[in-house]
Amino acid sequence: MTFARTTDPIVAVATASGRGAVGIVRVSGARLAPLIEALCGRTLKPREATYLAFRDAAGEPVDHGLAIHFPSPHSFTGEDVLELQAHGGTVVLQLLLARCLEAAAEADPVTGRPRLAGLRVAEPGEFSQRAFLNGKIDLAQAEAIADLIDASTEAAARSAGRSLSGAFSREIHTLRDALIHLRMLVEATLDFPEEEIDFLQKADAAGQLVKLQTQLAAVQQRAKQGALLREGIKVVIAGQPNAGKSSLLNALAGAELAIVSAVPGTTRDVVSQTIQIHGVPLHVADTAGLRESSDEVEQIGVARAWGQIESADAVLFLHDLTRAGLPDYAAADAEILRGLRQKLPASVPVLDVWNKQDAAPAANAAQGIVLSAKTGLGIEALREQLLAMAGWQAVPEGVYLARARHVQALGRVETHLALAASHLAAQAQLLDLLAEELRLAQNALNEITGEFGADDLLGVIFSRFCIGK
Ligand SMILES: Nc1nc2c(ncn2[C@@H]2O[C@H](COP(=O)(O)OP(=O)(O)OP(=O)(O)O)[C@@H](O)[C@H]2O)c(=O)[nH]1
Ligand SMILES: [Mg+2]
Repeated sequence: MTFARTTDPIVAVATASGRGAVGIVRVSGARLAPLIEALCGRTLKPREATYLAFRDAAGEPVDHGLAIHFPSPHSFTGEDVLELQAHGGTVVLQLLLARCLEAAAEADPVTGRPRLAGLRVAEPGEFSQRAFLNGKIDLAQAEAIADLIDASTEAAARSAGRSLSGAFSREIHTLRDALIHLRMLVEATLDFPEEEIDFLQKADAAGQLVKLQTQLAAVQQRAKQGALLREGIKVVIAGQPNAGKSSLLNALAGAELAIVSAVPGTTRDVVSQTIQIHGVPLHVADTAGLRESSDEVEQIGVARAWGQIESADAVLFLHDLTRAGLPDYAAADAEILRGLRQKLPASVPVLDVWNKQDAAPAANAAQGIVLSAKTGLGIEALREQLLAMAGWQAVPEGVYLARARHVQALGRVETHLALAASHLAAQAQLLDLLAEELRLAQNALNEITGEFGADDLLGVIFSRFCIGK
């Protein structure tokens, strides 16, 4: 979305392309009455569905359907909105869209000017952008619309719905209000240093700050879970040839996706599949077995495997229980582990997984998970472990579908609040630094909902301060 504020009237087919029982053409702009008159041949009662013919320039019906007029400001965009619900065929809807553009350009019989000057086809997301610019929804809600439409799991859809209805924004507002209150106290103390009463102590500023940090931590946790639901993590299966990596991918996905064979060095290309575990998307990649090879194609496969490993959020290091005791087996694994440690940041977990339990039931794994890709034993435990590695914790109140950008902004709020706390605990001369950290914390919060205007904050502070006095 671009944030240039344009007020041209816009029109678009609002429903998915393809065949459907119903399709919707939506127009948003100021003063749609002349256009409605031309298209519908009558005026429409606000927010009432009227069955009628949509007319072409000669007054002939293009299609019949429902027309609804949502006059400003009680519409999705906050502008006048006209919705035409026609039959859902690509051609019908394109005809109707073209008719809207044509009718907008026609001269109005009363004024002699175009009925709706400047009507154009909307850019992607432009209806939501207007809703945001006109204050109908905030930025987090606008993003939730896109996330709801894109949601690939029920859990993701449900949490996007929660964000869209403003649950996430309300929590951000609660934090913001508490922050404003604290800033008010600090600014008051700064402005009136000669005051006898120490506002900060009397109002328990330190206690308020601690409470704010606790509230923030709760919001952060729910937002992190939401970002996880939306974005998932990338899990790479790595290990020596023939360990059963492709078999494990197939077992996790429940489908024969990757070629399995007894020939070491079978997999060359990376085979990826997204699996859902309790609604969390995990993007799992099966890779070529890691070894020195003189085969040119296999070398490329191994290079690709390392490329995948470098971008992993978690690695499953697969071992073969049936070969664990063979000479050189441990050495080859140790060599791979050195490579993993070298390529991966310390924050990326590497989980040891021992495969082929069915063929070596007596063998003991030193550590990690023991399973059989063949029989399915241990796969469920692995799935649970993967979820834990992803950082998933079910939150009883439900999560909001947040984005990485929200999580990052909340992280900045946390940093500024921590600095504020250290200034508050220190000597009085650090008060302006304290005030500055609180201001920065609020800016970071405002980024989430898209509300800027730190300057009006002074107005808020001042008015509250006066009333409070
Ligand atoms: N008994 C038993 N055999 C298994 C198991 N998992 C895989 N295998 C066998 O091990 C052999 C190798 O399996 P793959 O899944 O192709 O192994 P890979 O690690 O992908 O091998 P490369 O692609 O060559 O690196 C095949 O013959 C599989 O049938 C298991 O759990 N138990
Ligand atoms: Mg393979």
